[in-house]
Amino acid sequence: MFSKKNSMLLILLILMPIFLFACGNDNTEGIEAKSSDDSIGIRFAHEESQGDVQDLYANKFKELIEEETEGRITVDIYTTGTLGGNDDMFTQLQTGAVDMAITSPGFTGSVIPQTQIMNIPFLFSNNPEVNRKVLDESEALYGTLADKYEEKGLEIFKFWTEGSMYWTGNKEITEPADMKGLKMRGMPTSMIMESYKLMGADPQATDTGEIYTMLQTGGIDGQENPLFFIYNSNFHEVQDYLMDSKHHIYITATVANSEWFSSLAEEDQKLINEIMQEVNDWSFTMQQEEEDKALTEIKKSDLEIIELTEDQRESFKELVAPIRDVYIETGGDGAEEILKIIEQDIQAAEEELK
Ligand code: 6CS
Repeated sequence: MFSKKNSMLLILLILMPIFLFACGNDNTEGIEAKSSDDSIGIRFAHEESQGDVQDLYANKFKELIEEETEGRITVDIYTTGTLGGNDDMFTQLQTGAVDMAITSPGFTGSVIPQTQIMNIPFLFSNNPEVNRKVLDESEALYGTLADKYEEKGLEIFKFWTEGSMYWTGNKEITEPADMKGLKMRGMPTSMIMESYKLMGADPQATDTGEIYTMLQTGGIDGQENPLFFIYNSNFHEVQDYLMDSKHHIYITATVANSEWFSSLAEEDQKLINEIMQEVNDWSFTMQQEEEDKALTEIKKSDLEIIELTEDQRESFKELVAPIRDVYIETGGDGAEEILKIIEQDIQAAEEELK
């Protein structure tokens, strides 16, 4: 049928586009490698609304990188809901429809079970400086846990905190008996649901956008969140009590699609990492200021503020202690190691900063 010459021509025609594609894509699969002169538009998504802590963080990054590169690199920010739900945002980050995002372990736990470490109550310190140091430096986070993100196609920049978690309720919650059967809303991940079961509550994984209405209509009795989020979401309008429970801190992570990130010129990768560190350092103070502002405003509302005593906190801590083993069993490979190292790092930082 085909002459030898025609067959060779056919093979060449089939192989040519593959060869050209491979040359043009250097070390990445589907994204063209960029040079440090190229203009870059970063699509940056997060899980909160305009003016919330994640939004301030994303805007600071935008401001600094656009200024530093005189507009060669620009950032478009997508707030929650603009790209669908939080699960959709995570999928878009993995598929490369979004380049960078702030994504919390409260939403990523089912895809990267090891991140559930961030959802263990009473694990972190009451000293914000200790938490800052551990979140900024721990080898458990930037070694083993970062590898787990990498396996899912994600590059981790920083883990950081949005502040202490508080409970709100339609009744006081100061001792375990108060928590019994209470419909407590937490972010939709197994470690949080299990923790509230251990505390005796009836945990609810209500969508973020429905918390206000559910609190108003009695579909849920209480919820946990940092102060800025409680105030900005107007939960003080539909709850009677605010418990300074300090049972946890809200932790989140700034990440990028790995393929996109490695397609950037090395200088740009370095620049993004440096600016991200600067934003992260700034976020620690910004987050505390947002917490103080929210507290000042909440004090003007009808919400009654109750500070739990050390003994009261201890009684919840004892109840929820078995969650450590749940994490080791369900947190996937490396979970036990991550937990061990992070506990050691917290202890070491407590010693150093006391
Ligand atoms: O509770 C939640 O669902 C939300 N809380 C915070 C502080 N950020 C994002 C998340 O959607």
